[in-house]
Amino acid sequence: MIGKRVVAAFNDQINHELYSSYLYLSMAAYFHSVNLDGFAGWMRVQAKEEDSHAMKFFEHLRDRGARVELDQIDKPKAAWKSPLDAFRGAYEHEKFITSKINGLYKLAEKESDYPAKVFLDWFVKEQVEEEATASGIVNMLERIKDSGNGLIMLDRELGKREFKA
Ligand code: OFO
Repeated sequence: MIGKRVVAAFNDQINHELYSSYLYLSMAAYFHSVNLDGFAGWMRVQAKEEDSHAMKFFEHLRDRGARVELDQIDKPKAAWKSPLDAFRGAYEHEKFITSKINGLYKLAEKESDYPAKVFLDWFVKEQVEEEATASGIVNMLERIKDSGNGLIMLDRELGKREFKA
């Protein structure tokens, strides 16, 4: 039996994941507006991944007979000063999501909700990857600085990313 507090916290997490998707889609739109279509493609894949994260929580609640209740999604930021500024934003956002996942894990432990803990294990690992990827791109962009060539090369590289369900 899933407790009320876990249900409410998982419903909140659906909102955080959908907001993440919306934020990265907004970053994709920004990258298209500055003709960095590879960066935009990377962000579009990221937006789809976040959507699939929201659906994992949705399915978990459904599988356990709990009610999914969707809330309003906040308006994301629409403009950034540079690609570096956008990726720094993405990295900060992932750290925030990690804190949310850790909070859910603590709650599941407190409530002795073992199915929730096992479910959250995937997200704990995923956040290590998410932070490492975002911080890796921040590092590359810091090294590239104002080099147009460097940016074009990275744009090409990031544009190769594909969505894997
Ligand atoms: Fe970017 O992470 Fe979802 O959970």
